[in-house]
Amino acid sequence: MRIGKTEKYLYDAINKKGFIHITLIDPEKMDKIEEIVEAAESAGSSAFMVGGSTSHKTSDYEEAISRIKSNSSLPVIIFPSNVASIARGADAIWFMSLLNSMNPYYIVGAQVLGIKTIREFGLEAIPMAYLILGAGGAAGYVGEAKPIPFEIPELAVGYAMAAEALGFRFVYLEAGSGAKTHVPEKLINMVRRSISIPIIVGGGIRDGSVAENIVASGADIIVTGDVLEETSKVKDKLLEIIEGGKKGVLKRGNELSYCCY
Ligand code: 1GP
Repeated sequence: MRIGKTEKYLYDAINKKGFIHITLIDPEKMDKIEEIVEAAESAGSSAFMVGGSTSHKTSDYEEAISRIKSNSSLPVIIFPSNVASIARGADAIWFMSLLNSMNPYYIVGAQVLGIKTIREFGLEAIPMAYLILGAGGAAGYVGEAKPIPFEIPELAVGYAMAAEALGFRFVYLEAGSGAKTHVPEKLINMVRRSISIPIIVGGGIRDGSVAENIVASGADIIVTGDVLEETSKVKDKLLEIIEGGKKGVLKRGNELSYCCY
């Protein structure tokens, strides 16, 4: 198996810290980008993701990547909403499949159209299964998902187990950006006990105690975007969320170790 530099960095960081935080930048919302990037770097965020469900201008992605790169040495991973998200200058791209989309375009179609450009741009493709849950938000709408109800965690477990068996190396449990309700702890924990690849959780994480509970339930990576746009104290908010995650690790221990490179 060929594991690239960014993916190896993610495994090493998770193994060392027990969990990592990734800062999400939406290319449609770049007003505070320098402030967010500086705060993320100094508060201990481990990487950046660039993407947004309604962001479909390649030039916006390129601008966001370049502004992050000018202010930080952390890896930048594209979080694509479609083929227009494939942009030069990032370290990697989540090569993701929206497994619970009802449209095969979002499961494998866009990936077929995009892979040659990804290779040409030298982007590291990291295979990730993307699952949309709860209200689903813009990602659910744009991706034509049939969101997994929070009340039926067995469905999420089934998808996650299938994703691991199909060879995906990360599973993302997505409640949708700005979601009123984040992915429930019980569901995360059921998925955690069913698979042994890293679990990413995002959507509606707004404070330290939520981050703590989500990490304690078994998340390896937590992603926040919306709250950093909203708050006037970006660094304080990031410190709070990352401290929360650290407490979550203490509650659950650091049982899994990711490998294979
Ligand atoms: C969205 O999971 C991410 O795709 C992050 O969600 O913007 O609500 O933090 P928020």
